[in-house]
Amino acid sequence: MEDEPRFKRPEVVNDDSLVLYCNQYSYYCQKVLWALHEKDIKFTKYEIDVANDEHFSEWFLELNPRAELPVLQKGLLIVPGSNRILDYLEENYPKNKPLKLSWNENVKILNLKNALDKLPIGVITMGSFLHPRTVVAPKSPFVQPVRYTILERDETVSKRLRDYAKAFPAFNEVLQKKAEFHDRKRQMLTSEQYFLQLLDIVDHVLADAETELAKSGEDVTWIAGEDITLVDISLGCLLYRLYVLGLEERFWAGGKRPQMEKYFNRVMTSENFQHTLPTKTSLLKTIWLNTPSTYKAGIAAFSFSSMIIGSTLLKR
Ligand SMILES: N[C@@H](CCC(=O)N[C@@H](CS)C(=O)NCC(=O)O)C(=O)O
Repeated sequence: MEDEPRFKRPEVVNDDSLVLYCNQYSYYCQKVLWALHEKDIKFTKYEIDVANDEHFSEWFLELNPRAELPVLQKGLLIVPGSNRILDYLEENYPKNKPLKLSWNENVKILNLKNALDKLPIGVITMGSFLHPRTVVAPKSPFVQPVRYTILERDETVSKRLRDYAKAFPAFNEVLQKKAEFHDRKRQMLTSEQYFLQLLDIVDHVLADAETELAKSGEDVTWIAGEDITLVDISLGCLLYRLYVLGLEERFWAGGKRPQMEKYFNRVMTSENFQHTLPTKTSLLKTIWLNTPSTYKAGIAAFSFSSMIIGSTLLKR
């Protein structure tokens, strides 16, 4: 008898409702989640277990052979890739709040959107784990033991991809290519200089964003005016990612970019943005599941000894 696959295609109600396949820690998924909430579109969220390679499973590869998230499904229609999904939502939900920039928008804002969308967020994320010198106080879930586990898993991605390529011949070519791409990326990232150059590019993009924010004036809420647009979705999610990585001091905090500091607070207090964040329980679960057992033994020993010390002190 053949082995049961580890992951199975979820039972999706076979109607025209929207399903978003995503992961709660993905920057690209967060952009789509924010847009869906902002536009008040009903959808079902399906969490892909990236930590256990569900995006490399056969059912997911049938959905998106690139093995990337997010993917949107509406009946038989499948839309992969965050920007394609955002365009799809704008075109197909004309009655909901529009987020697209108008064609006659200021060219600086249009250029800013293009520059933001070109930044390789996954590479920046992994680079910050490999070269932590620039990082100050990363936030949950990217605490030290989790970063360690993610890095360790990343080291074996190309080997795993080559194994999956053998196991699923229909996706052999695409998975082999992905493995090669991953090897090249990893090779480049070993150089701290390469990572610092990437941070310089981010710095340039954020300098342009600060200039645009300064032009908007005090009472304008979003970067292109009173209404939120896709530039805010890209910029807001980027700032949030840099913040959780512990890079906010490098880029805007502590008076470095005062407009951006205010803007980031605005993003963080936006109700629709809040809906995109993982819950405290899932953050704790992620941290626990991704903490190597040696750390856990340390934590347990520490908690046990604090309990003993605590109870001894209380007896006095
Ligand atoms: N260009 C794609 C990039 C998506 C992307 O890189 N997604 C990450 C989210 S975690 C992913 O799927 N990474 C897994 C992989 O590439 O193996 C988009 O805009 O949606």
